[in-house]
Parts: sequence; structure tokens; C-alpha cells
Amino acid sequence: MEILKLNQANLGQIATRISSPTYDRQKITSGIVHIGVGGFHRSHQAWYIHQLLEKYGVTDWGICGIGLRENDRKMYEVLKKQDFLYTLITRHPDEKIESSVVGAINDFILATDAPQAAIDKMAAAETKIVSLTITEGGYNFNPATGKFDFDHPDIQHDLAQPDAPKTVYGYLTAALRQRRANGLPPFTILSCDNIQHNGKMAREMVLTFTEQQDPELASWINEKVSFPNTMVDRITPVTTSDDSQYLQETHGISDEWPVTCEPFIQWVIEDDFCNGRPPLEKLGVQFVTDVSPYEKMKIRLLNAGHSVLGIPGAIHGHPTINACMEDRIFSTFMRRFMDLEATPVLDAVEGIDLEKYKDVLEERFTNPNIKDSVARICSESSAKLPKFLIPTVLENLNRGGSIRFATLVLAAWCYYCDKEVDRNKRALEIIDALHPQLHQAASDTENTPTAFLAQKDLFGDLIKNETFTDLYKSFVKELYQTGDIRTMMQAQIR
Ligand code: CS2
Repeated sequence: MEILKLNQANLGQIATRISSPTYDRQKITSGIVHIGVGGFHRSHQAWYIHQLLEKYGVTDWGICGIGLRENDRKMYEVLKKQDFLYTLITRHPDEKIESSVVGAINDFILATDAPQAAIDKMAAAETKIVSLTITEGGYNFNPATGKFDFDHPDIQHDLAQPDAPKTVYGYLTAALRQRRANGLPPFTILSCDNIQHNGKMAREMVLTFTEQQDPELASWINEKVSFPNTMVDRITPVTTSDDSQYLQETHGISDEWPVTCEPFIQWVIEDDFCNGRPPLEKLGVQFVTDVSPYEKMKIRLLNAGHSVLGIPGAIHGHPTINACMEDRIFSTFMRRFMDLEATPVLDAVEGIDLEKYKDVLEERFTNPNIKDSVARICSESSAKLPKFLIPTVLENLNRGGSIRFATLVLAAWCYYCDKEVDRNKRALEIIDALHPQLHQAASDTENTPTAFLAQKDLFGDLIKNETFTDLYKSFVKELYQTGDIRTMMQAQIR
């Protein structure tokens, strides 16, 4: 079989092998500019848009990707070489695999190379939405207080130099300022990150920043820009060389950066767009007036459930989430956490049976073909746990509910940050913006058992709650003595 490089010129031939765009990509304009093109954006939002272009003849909602960081260069270069095409590989729990070339991204600007081009693109009349997947940590707020962090040097830079931005806030305001000056309506800012009230959070952060930088623009934004809250969901592991190899061996297609994902997909959005929106309801996207119960359910069960498996999994030496799920002690521990700690502090969600939702989560986590690494799950835990897990602990402390499952995970997190190796002394791959701070705080645990909790930016005042600290101290003591998290988990599920 002849190996075909993935690009526009080869698309006709590639279409004889796997599903490929049949729409005329030349005719697609970019109604959406997306900041943060990674695996998740490509398996979720871009996949929805691709189907809209493919099945419904829509032409004005293509996507222009924007990378704001030097780290985005590799994605930019690969996609550019491939005319912004990539393959989505959907792996079902049985052996079924579907591969489709996605054509929804029709342009990409690396803002570090071309800042003005990025601003101009966002300020163009055809741009109606700027969407974001900049990760939980990208919003630049203090996790414990929720307040905007003005101390960040790049934020200081953007306040002083509004025309040469570096941060997402600098770019959004520069583009909105330009639209306003040109008499154009603003765009909707659509946050697609796993943060509860993500739209509200984006709004607060954008306004707080703009009030400092340009108060007049801030009142225009306040009045005119919409920031719908959204709940996004599709498990998307980090791409590995096996994915490219699979495409090459099975279909003779050479794609330098495909994406693998599970079959499950969900998107719930508040129907509040100031400058129009794509007809995503045609594809089953739910438009609702209040997304908060959905977001809370997803973050407190799925995302927290991932961390509840991933952190103990990392120190035990389970490489992936499905490996954790195959270990009955881990899967039972996670379900108990969901049933006894997360569920009692969730609100009812209209039309959703929570028991069924959790059963489906278990099936999704068990999918043996997804092989989602615990390293990905544990990455940026300092931005995730204060949002995904700690609120459940606080609410249970208030109501006198169970906290032992979540507390054991927090003790495991301390051990993970301190030791940085698994049970077999294999080095852990630790990816966290606060890595040095976490390691430093954790390394004092043997002298001061609550040292890790003194990080107020992560734990707030949790250290003052004795019910919590007593349990936490007993867990760290045992974990530091035995190094055996699995046995400790087993003791909790008896
Ligand atoms: C994961 C998410 O790392 C994590 O926090 O829980 O990336 C998760 O896979 C997605 O939110 C699924 O929609």
C-alpha cells in the first residue's frame, strides 16, 4: 500500500481509505477563532464543527487556531504542513476503531511569531466567537481566593503594553478594542475548560484585567460581550507514536499528530451568544439556560474521579486509568468516593439519573483501548484539585459527611509531590506549573505532617479544620511508614 502523507492534495486518495471531508474547504470562513489547539479541542469542538460542515452545508463556522505560547509551535508546524488536517481515531471498548480526517480547522496563527495577525484575525468581521481551551491553570486566578493574579510578569507587561500582548487577556482586549474602534460588534468568548462556571470565570477575569488596562473598554465589554458557561466532555489521551503507526500500518496514511478519543461526547452550552452561533443543536449539543448543575456533576464526578484513581495510581505504579480500573481495589475505592462523598453534595440534574451517569463513567474509564496515562491525569493537579476535589471535602465537613476517600487522595498527592517515584522506585513524570513549590512544601512532611496543607493558595483554610487534619495526619503517617497506598485504599473499602 502506498503511504500517503496527510494533506489537501492527497485528500481525494485518502478518502478512498478512511472517512474524509467532502466539503470545499476553500469556501469555509472562520467564524470561530480558537485559542489553545490541543488534543481536546481537536477531538471535541473541531469534531462537532467538522460534522456541521460535512452534513449540513454550513460554510461560515470554520475554525482558525491561535497559539499564544512557544509550546504551541509544534502543533502549528505539523498542522500547517498538513494543510491543517488531522485524523481523529475513535477507539471503542471492543476492538472497533473509526478513523476520520477532520477538516474544520482552516487556518492557524502562531501569535508569538505574528502578534498583530492574531489580533487582526480576532478583530475581523467574520469572527463571531473566540473559544478557549487554555486549561484550568490558564485563567490566571489564585485557586484558593479565585481572585485575578496581577503579580504575573506577563500580565504586568500586557497592562503596560496593550498593543503588544503576551497573555490571553492582552489578546482578547486588544482585539475587542480594535472591533470597537471599527464599529464592529464584539465576539462571544466561549470558555471550554473544566472550570465550574467557566464563562462567569472568564468574564470576571477579562473584566478585572480590562478595568485596570482600559476602563472605558471594560464597560463596553461588560455591556456587550457574552460569556456562556459550558460543560465539555470527551476523554482524549495524549497522542502516542502508536497512534501514527496505527494509521500508517492500517490505512497507509502518514499523519504526524493524530488524536485518539473515546466514543462518548457531550457538550452543554448556555444559549447566550452576542454575535450568532453555529447550529450545533443539529448534532445533539444541548443548549440550556443554566449549565451549572451539569458542570458541577461532571467536574465533581468525572474529573475528580480521574484524580482519585490517577494520584494513588501513579504512586502505586499503575500506568493508565484503565489499568487502575482493572484493579478492583482502585475501582471500588473510586466508586465509593463518588457515592459517599461526591454525590451527596451534588444538586439534582434535570433529566439525568446520577446512578446511571456513574455507571457510564465506570465503563468509560475501563475502556481498554484508551490507555489514558495517569501522568496526564496528575498533570497540573495544583490547578485541578482545588476545583475538582477540595470543594467536596469542604462541603462534607460542613454537613458532617464522609471525607476519608478524598482525604486519602490528598495525602497521596503530598506523597507523590515529595517522593516523585512509584512503589518500584521508577521516576514519575510530574508536570505541574507549581512543581517546585509542591515538592518543597511536601518535603517537610516528616517533620511537620501538615506542611503540605500550609499552601494557602491551594488549600485555603483547610489546615485549620481539625476533623480534616487529624485524618490527614494519620494517613500521611501510615503512607510514609508503609509506602503502600493500595493497602490503605483496601482498608477504606472494607
Ligand atoms: C481529566 C480531563 O486530566 C483531567 O483532568 O479528567 O482531561 C478529562 O479527561 C476530560 O475533562 C474529559 O472530558
